[in-house]
Amino acid sequence: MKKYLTLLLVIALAASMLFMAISCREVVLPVEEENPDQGLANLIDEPLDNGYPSWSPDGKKIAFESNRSGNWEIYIMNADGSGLINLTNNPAEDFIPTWSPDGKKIIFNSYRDGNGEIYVVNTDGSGLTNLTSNLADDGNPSWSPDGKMVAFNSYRDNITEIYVMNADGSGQTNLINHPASDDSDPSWSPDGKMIAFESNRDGNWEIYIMNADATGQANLTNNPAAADGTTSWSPDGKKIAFNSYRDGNWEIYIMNIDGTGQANLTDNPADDGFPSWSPDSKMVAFQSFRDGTGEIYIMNADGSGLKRLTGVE
Ligand SMILES: [Ca+2]
Ligand SMILES: [Ca+2]
Ligand SMILES: [Ca+2]
Ligand SMILES: [Ca+2]
Repeated sequence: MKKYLTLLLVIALAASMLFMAISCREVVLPVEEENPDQGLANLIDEPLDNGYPSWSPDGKKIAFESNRSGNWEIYIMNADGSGLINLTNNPAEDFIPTWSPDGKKIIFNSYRDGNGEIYVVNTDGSGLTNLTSNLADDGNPSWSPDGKMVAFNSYRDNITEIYVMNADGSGQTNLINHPASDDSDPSWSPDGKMIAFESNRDGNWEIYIMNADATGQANLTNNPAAADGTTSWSPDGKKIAFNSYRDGNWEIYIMNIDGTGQANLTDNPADDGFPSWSPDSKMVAFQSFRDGTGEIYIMNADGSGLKRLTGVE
């Protein structure tokens, strides 16, 4: 009987942890089965999950999110999977890390203040700063290539909109002002002139592109049958990697910046997501559940040369 009760307790605990983990993600955007920002969230009850890799500008390190300690933290490892460091060490949820263009800082999402905020921290753990300090959920930060600005999405207008701010958190401005739809997950082009993002303005999630002043907004994926999202611009400026559900599970696709040449890089029945380019644009780091738990993998930009980095230590 005691064993049975213990099992029940474990199940109840796991269920509440799953609920907390999912609600943590779901407040960023409304709940949808195929919401690109949550595409993999239905699987985050996995006992050990590593996701959202971000390659350092010198190519030597990869930052990522992991719940291996029992809550979400930002970790840094060498690009071969060795030398793991927990950067955040906070009982609240910390996730979605992105390396600054100068390699000195990591920007990330945190719920340590009770709502989604964008924090920045030096890669040695010092200088932790809340940039958004807003009671609504703020998330998905992306640095401008000169490191002077950060694009992000915020729910402060009761719908998800793309904002920009100076890198010190000042000058927060609603960039798109498109209250009829959710617009999120901005990714700055390497020349700083354009921003890719995801939007459900046409009734399903698509990748859009626009000038950095929000003019010239255009749908790149044009795939009404399934969700597309989670943009990552290649450092050479030529390609955009993204997630797509068009094959019935999450895959990593690549396309030219005019939307042509859309190709499936992962082609695996498990969920694959959150692509991040190596600085030489030759490789892509990503998350996959193909081995059961969420793990970080790298592959060549044509899908070949797959290598698993986490969960092998
Ligand atoms: Ca944490
Ligand atoms: Ca906030
Ligand atoms: Ca679509
Ligand atoms: Ca897949």
